[in-house]
Amino acid sequence: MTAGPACAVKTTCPYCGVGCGVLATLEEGGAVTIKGDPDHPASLGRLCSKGSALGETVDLDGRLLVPEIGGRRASWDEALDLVASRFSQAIAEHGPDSVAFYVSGQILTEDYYVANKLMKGFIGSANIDTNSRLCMASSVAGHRRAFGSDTVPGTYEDLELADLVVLTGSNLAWCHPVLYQRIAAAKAARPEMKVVLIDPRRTMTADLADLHLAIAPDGDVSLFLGLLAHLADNGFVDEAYVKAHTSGFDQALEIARAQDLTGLAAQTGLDATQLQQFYALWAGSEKVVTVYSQGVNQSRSGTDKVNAIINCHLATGRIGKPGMGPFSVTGQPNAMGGREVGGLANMLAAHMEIENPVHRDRVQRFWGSPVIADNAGLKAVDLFQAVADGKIKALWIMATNPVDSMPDAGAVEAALEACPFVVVSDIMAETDTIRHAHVKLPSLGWGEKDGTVTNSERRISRQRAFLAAPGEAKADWWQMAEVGKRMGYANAFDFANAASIMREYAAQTAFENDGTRDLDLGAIADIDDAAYEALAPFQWPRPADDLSLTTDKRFFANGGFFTPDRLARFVAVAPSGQSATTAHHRFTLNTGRIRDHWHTMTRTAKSARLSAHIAEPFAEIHPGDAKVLGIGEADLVRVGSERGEIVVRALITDRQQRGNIFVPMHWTDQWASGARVDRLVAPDVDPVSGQPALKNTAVDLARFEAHHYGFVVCRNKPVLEAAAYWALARSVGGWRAEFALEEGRDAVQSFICAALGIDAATPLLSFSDPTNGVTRHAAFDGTSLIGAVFVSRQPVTVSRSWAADQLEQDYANLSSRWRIIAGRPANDMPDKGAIVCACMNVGVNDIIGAIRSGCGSVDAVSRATSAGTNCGSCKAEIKVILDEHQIIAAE
Ligand SMILES: Nc1nc2c(c(=O)[nH]1)N[C@H]1C(S)=C(S)[C@@H](COP(=O)(O)OP(=O)(O)OC[C@H]3O[C@@H](n4cnc5c(=O)[nH]c(N)nc54)[C@H](O)[C@@H]3O)O[C@H]1N2
Ligand SMILES: Nc1nc2c(c(=O)[nH]1)N[C@H]1C(S)=C(S)[C@@H](COP(=O)(O)OP(=O)(O)OC[C@H]3O[C@@H](n4cnc5c(=O)[nH]c(N)nc54)[C@H](O)[C@@H]3O)O[C@H]1N2
Ligand code: SF4
Ligand SMILES: [Mo]
Repeated sequence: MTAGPACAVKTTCPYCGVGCGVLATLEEGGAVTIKGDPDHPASLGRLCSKGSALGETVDLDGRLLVPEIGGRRASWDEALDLVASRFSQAIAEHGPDSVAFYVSGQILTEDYYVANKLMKGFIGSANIDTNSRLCMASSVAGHRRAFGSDTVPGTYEDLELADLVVLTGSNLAWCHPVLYQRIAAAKAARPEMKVVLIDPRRTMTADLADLHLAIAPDGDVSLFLGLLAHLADNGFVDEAYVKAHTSGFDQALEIARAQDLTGLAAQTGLDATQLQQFYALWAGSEKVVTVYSQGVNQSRSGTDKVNAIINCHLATGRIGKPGMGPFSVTGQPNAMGGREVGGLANMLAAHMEIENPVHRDRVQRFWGSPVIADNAGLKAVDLFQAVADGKIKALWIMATNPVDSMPDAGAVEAALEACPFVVVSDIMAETDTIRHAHVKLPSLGWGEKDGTVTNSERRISRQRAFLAAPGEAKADWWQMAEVGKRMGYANAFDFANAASIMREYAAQTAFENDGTRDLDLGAIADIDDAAYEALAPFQWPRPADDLSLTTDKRFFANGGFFTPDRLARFVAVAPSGQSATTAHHRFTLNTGRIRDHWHTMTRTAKSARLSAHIAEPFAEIHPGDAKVLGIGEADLVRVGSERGEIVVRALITDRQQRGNIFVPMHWTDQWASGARVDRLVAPDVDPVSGQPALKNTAVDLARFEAHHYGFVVCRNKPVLEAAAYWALARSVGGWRAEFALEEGRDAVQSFICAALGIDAATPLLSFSDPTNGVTRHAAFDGTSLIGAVFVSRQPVTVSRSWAADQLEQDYANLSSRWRIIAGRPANDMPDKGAIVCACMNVGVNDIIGAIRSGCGSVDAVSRATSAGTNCGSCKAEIKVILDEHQIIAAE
């Protein structure tokens, strides 16, 4: 596509499972403009900071653009022939279970459909698993145990209609920002609406909460068992619903009642008043939605947590009605689509079950396939163990980065290294995973690929291409289909386009369905290419006879579950021991996300704006623990488990509880010297779902003894490998990095040029103060800065946001250059401090200034500084700064 008259294309954000509508315009000159789509029902025109910055992440810098075999360029034919023959050979010699696919909730439904069809129907193994195992598996298992199907009963509108929204194990403000904003707007309009947050940390989401329960790690099962007993003891059970539509209530209640108050307090870490407050609020609010995410799913007791929550909703009949229900919010843009087509190793296709012979027969007849997998395949952790054990001879990884995101990531890396044949399909040329691939296949990325995704509320939306395919990159479905053809299944994989895959998949969902399965897309089974192109977002189910496009669909208000007797099941879950800590590893490591980065940062790290909010890996530590361990503000710390050690910055905060630390999952070996947190995490899984317990690992913590600390801003990518610690980020006009050195002064000198990306002959403007080990150097080129480096024996105090802005400043005036060396702005140039609002580039000092000059509300601060006026993702932080400065002023 060439840049013609600018015309907005309606598409969907490729990040989180909210699934916001995006209007993307390719401008003349090649820039991409991004706006929220006011017509999209999930987002109604809103976008968060990541969605708003999409235009900054679609450049071709670092992209994988041609297929490679063994590090050399290859043609597609050669690469696909090789993949097909190596897979066929392994199957011939060692059977179908000697090969595997590991795919992702970030591929489109059409891609996923083809991958699942190839593995389960034609190769005849169920060894296809996905990063959704790390993400949604406990929710899927909990839904299936209770409902007989993986059904999300409610809709986003329920979050606005509820009188009480409970958020457990969910940092909605940062991870599903547009849903958070929808709840915030509803609460502003109806202040009587209540929000409860259940999270060991006081996250930014607490800003919206009337009550924050700082639960002990994995205390959730006990908490919700206590709630079930409270509901029963106080007459809140909907006897009619329980009798007509459920089974197993008495056993579930018996086990819930067996837990005494002392046990409850010990397991949850909450006192009787807090528990009473929460239980009374939940019991007394007919319209209650319980939202849950990774604090629930990623746990040794993840599936039990899900069922403990669902039990309370079933007991009160608060499900599937406006403003009520359990609500699992999905992480990835197409976590739901993958579950629908059967992308998990223990599912079949179109919500049919692998262990059910009738379903297997039906799927095989529909596909006309030579075989059908008849046993669940290997789940992610077991799959990589099988790779390590040499049982998997050929592995294809698509759109996921397991060397960073799997638990025991060091072992995963070693397994890939040992695997005879690894194929990786990615959009980027350099990732921690693709470096172990024998064959690298370049995929189309967001804006280039075409297909559909399903969001958390079962809404299917189109992702549409508005950019030309770069280099030789090809769609993920095409790659899978071509290999299928080359393995001998030409007819079954002869898809002309994404629309033809959707037609086949929709027909499969309707095939011999007759209302027996929740998932039915019969209405679009005959959709033509033009109608597929124009397809507007809609929610499933949508059977062939259902033409209503707009009604919100909910499940189970009147029962009709998908179990054989159509009754929901109460699951009699028991509290389980939770602490993983030991005498040597006394801290609980919790992991998760930050506001402006996405997972392994292959896309968000391209944006200087998104990198400005938090530019370095960190560990949140309680001030009490920091004091005992002699860890000071901005020190570096070592976090170690039985499996390895990482070094990150200390962030001392009373938002953390004692004995716990939190480290983000995002930093990879591409962006930091040693911050891959999953190297520390044990591969322990939930016994029902196989989902790893990524939020509760025993670790120890100690101060990292650095001889020198440093900070650098520079035009060229700095060379930092010699530093004991480094963390790199993009900044406007170049790069910024933190580093620390363990050696003495000589090492500092020899390090400077590499860090600045210059040769030794380049003249430097320098300052040094030997008494405290401070040295600062700057190099200029004509009228602009090439780079500046600040080194000190103590953590460097220079203003990062100010320094990072200097690469774009004019330095024609020689005397102004000393300002760089002084490490601070001139008096007439305010230092805005750490960036809070990434969209409008507003720092904490700007916000404090506005508060001091009388702004007494978030809105007033926004008006004065423009912070929060674009996407609004930083409003929770503005509120926190406002509260901390406690200056009450009339607006
Ligand atoms: N900015 C951003 N947004 C994202 C993503 C991203 O990478 N960046 N990724 C997307 C994806 S794939 C996902 S899965 C979602 C995840 O979205 P969330 O689940 O909201 O995010 P996390 O930070 O993984 O974890 C949520 C919270 O669980 C808490 N927690 C830890 N242990 C427990 C516990 O035992 N009980 C309770 N109740 N809480 C606990 C943690 O302290 C953390 O604050 O985010 C999606 N959105
Ligand atoms: N400790 C800890 N670990 C975790 C978690 C946690 O909370 N704590 N969360 C877990 C969860 S919930 C998740 S979802 C995972 C996420 O972890 P990953 O899936 O490993 O992370 P991503 O960075 O999203 O990886 C996506 C990869 O696909 C590439 N890509 C992007 N678009 C395309 C495309 O269109 N096609 C192809 N072929 N490739 C593409 C990207 O460049 C990138 O390499 O991490 C899990 N790991
Ligand atoms: S909330 Fe943000 S990341 Fe999630 S879909 Fe919307 S714009 Fe994308
Ligand atoms: Mo996820």
